Amino acid sequence: SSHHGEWSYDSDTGPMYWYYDHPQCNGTKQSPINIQENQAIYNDSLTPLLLFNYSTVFNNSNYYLTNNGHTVILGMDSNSSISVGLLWKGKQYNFFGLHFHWGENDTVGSEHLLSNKHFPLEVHIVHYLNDYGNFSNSLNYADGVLVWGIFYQLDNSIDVNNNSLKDVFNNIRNVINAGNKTNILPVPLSSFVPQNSLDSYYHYAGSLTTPECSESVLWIVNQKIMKVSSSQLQAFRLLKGHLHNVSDSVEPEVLTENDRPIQPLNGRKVFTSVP
Ligand code: B30
Ligand code: ZN
Repeated sequence: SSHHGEWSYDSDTGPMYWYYDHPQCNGTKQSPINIQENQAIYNDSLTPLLLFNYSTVFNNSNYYLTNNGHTVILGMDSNSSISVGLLWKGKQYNFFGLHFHWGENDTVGSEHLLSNKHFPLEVHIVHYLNDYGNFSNSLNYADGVLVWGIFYQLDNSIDVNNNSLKDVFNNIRNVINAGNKTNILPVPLSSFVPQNSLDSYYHYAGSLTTPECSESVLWIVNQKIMKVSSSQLQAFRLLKGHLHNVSDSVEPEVLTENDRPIQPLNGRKVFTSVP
């Protein structure tokens, strides 16, 4: 939005420089991080996620994809009073939006790393604490936002014709330019998450991975991994980002990657729900 300075994933507006305009990006609790699996501490307070309406298809709501110049967001305008989200540690987090992070080739793309390993795609399901009323107010609190991160690994054997995500991935090509928006078929949020994922995750306290980099995010990083084909991945790399100056002319930048590099832990602990 207009209060942001230009920022991007390369050159002089890339992640190294975000803190010039967005000082929180230089904070001590930044995301993403490398999750070292053998250093994660078991914590029995990490009870299973309780989802509400993740499996519901709201046939009367508007589901859409939009390219905001930094990622593709899946959103829904729910005209019902029924909310979608999850309960965690007794607190209600409402669904805000879902988006994707990818890389220039299949060996990179995820923002978090698992024991130094990259995945080609990471989906972020963004929620805010119901008590704080809305997403932007939640950014003022250390426990205001909960992002559930899901890694996707390459698997060209997945049956893309019999996959509830087919329509979502097919519609990526309809939001090539920043600002584009297209409606999609209603899809339950559960389609983005592997089966039996509710009780096995990592958790740590961090930030938004893009400016303003607010340190208001409780991260849940899923241990089970989803699948994506190489042609589905390829569609993301054709997207265009914001306009930028290329030697005198102004051109849309190709969004070949949108993965912030890993950030220092600075003594933070990473917890696991699995003993
Ligand atoms: S992520 O999951 O950490 N990648 C946002 C949500 C999730 C992630 C990153 C960013 C997000 O919604 N950012 C926008 C926050 N804005 C709202 C706005 O419309 O424009 C608030 C802000 O300042 O921080 Cu400007
Ligand atoms: Zn994200």
